[in-house]
Amino acid sequence: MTNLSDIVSSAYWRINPPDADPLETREWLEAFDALVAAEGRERATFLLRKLLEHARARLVPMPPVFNTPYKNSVSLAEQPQYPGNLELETRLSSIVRWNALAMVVRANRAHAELGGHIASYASAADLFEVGFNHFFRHDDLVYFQPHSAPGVYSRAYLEGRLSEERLSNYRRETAGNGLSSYCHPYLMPEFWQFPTGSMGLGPLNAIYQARFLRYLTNRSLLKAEEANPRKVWSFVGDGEMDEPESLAALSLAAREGLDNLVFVVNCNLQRLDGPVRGNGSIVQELEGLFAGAGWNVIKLLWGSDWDALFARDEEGVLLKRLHETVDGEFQMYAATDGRFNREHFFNKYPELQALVADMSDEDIDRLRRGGHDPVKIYAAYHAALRHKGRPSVVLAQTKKGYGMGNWGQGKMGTHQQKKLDDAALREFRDRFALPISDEDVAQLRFFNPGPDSPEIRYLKTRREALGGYVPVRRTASQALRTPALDTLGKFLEGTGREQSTTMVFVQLLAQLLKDPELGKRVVPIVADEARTFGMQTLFRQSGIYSAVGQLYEPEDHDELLYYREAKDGQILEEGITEAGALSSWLAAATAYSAHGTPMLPFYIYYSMFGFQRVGDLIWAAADSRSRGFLVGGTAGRTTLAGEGLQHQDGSSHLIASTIPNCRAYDPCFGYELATIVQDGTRRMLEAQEDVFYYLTVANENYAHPGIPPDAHEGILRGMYPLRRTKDAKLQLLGSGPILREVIAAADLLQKDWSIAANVWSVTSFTELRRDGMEAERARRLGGKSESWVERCLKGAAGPVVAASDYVSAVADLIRPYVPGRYVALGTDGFGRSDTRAALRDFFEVDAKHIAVAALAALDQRLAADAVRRYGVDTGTRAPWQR
Ligand SMILES: Cc1ncc(C[n+]2csc(CCOP(=O)(O)OP(=O)(O)O)c2C)c(N)n1
Ligand SMILES: [Mg+2]
Repeated sequence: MTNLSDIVSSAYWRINPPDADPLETREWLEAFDALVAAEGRERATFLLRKLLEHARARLVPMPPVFNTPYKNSVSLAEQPQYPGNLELETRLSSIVRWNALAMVVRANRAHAELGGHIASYASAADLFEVGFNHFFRHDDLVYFQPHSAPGVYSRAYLEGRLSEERLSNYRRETAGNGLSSYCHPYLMPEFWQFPTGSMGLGPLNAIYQARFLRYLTNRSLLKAEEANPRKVWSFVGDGEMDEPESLAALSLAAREGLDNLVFVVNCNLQRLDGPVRGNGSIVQELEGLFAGAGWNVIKLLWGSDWDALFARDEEGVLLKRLHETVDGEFQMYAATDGRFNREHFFNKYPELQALVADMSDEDIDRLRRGGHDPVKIYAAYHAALRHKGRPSVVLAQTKKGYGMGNWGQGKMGTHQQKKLDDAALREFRDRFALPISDEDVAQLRFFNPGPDSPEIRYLKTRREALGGYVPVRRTASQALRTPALDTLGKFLEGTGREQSTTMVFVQLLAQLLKDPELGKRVVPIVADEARTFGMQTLFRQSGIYSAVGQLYEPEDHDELLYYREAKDGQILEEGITEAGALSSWLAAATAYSAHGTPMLPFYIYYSMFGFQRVGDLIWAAADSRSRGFLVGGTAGRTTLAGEGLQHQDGSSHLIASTIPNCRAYDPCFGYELATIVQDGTRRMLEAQEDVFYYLTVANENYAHPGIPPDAHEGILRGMYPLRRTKDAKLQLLGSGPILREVIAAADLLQKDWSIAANVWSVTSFTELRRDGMEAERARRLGGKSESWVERCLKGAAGPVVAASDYVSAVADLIRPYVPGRYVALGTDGFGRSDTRAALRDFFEVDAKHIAVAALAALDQRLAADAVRRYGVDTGTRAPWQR
């Protein structure tokens, strides 16, 4: 039977087969060394390439080239001098570690339900501290690992930016003086810049952030910084790298040559439940992935005290031993002491046993992994920043729960460890040589050496040298003047020409792009659907952004509206990645904060592939206080017609309603759309409100009337009257394209039943709902208030029937505020392909079904007549059961 270590060793030897003729090998290597010495590295690389080509031609199989040995990429010879005061920095990092730990343990002693994490920051502390002391410039954009937030708070406390009171209120936010669990710009708008709590989104967003920084520079909206460009840093967990989003844009980052981007993957080899790759090596796997995608990979695996061991390991036995050790074993070595490590790791081979013969068990215990040695960390970051032309990733090996001793380091359950007894806390204090009394340890008192201590003076000097603190979030930027509504006159006048709201939207966008002040700030974004929405007209006008311009003559170059790519192109054509396009939108929608440069992004996409597909990214955008427009195209379950089940959207408005700062509208007519876009632009860019807009536009062509007098307020608040007569017997409400079915139903009622109905256009059930909730709450608390729905329908005769192209729950949102009988119709069930007419019949939202519903609400007997008259099939099951 083969055991695990045989499998692993054989895998190792497949990559590194035994040397059949060491003498010959040495001769080749010496010749190569001589070449490098005489003619330089570039020439050596050239010859290697030639050799590989030659081997390929001779049909000699290639060795795997994306993996390097399990040791540091930066050799001792290349290592720069450490520029800081290591003694002070060590003391500082120990203090930060203590306060972070005390904060979490204290919160949980008082209220066990609060939760929190210690082990993640314990592994990341040195990676962060070297960044804070030497690398993170004030204007850099740093995405922090969310579960390490306690460490960032703890540092801000020493910096004097967070009070002791706030630290004491960790995870107690409702009173307004607490600290968020993770990085939440919404809840701590002056502190956190990027929400990373939902893992995988941080690394993805960071890539598009770095790309958007380039976009702004290439379009001359930001100054180019040749000498010392701003950097985007993304700290990611090794377990987090399993999220598809973490990997989704690696190739984009390399393709765009984003050398303003540095990933640091904290390879503590563990995630929440257990090892990330117990039976393999996460570092080697990630190295292959990143290198294959075209990144510069820097392995930061071993601390300085390993240098001597590697130097003495002439036969490569140490390296062999490291390669045959799977991560599950490395975790075990992290959780055990020097003696165990000697017995099980080093004593396996006599050569290794000899290598550490002069080291005590304590010495072995103190051997540090690379991510815990500031000198090695500095060398890795330094190499990353100097690398030109490609993004860099630092794969930093650490121990999860570093310094947490028997109750944490390398332990299987360490991720959730947050309750430590006094003995464990004293052990921690001793381990990090903290000058804290037993009494203070028992009380979990925060430790601050005071503003005049060498530690705090050093820390402040370092931050001053780097331009200021990190993280800091800017909440406002310059206010921009937005075009007045009358400049959109042609959209308000109406047109007899039949067109879709999508077409109206594209015309509106084209006009905004030409606006003298705003035009350059508009960012049209598509995920390979510009033609779907008839936006190819913008290709020529605005150009498609490409960092390298256009290196080919486009196939359609002789056409007027050819596919034009340009370095200063304005459109972000992302290709088929809704997650990527949404990340670009997020970067643009927060540029007012990240860069002090307000932008106006419009991301238009198949509405089904928005809230449903990338809903969590939209949630993160909301947390980020985004300002911009999301435009769900070809929207509505029956309006999209032929595309069928996975394309027809009947739910996005329901999901949109759950996001507090999202203003969602489902307009039917061009003037509604123009009114909403104009006011939205004003609110976001001029009044600087932290809201964003979701608009659905559809592809059904029809004529658009002019704006009725006095409709402006109602359009924005969510409903307004379209038709009103004194003798109306009931009220019909419709939204989006289904409004036209509602109008047709009113005509049927008049023609066939002599019943007059008022017709209301509902632009936003979700805004009406919010307004209703507010009024209801005010009344509940003793005030006086009337909702917009109540105000509109006060004194209106008869029952109210509403219909939309979304599930009936959307229209149902306003039920509590509708006086009298209310019937909500919608498109519940699975979408399917057919004509619009057939689909609206199927989902029972066409004119005749709306008329039947209205009659049934008035008088059931009338409805029975109508069912017969209109040939409604009563035998089939409901659409949501089919
Ligand atoms: C999308 C998502 N899924 C799950 C979680 C819950 N979660 C938080 S931390 C964690 C483990 C993190 O492991 P790793 O990325 O290796 O980071 P480490 O704490 O080890 O540094 C999990 C599963 C989350 N925050 N986000
Ligand atoms: Mg991990």
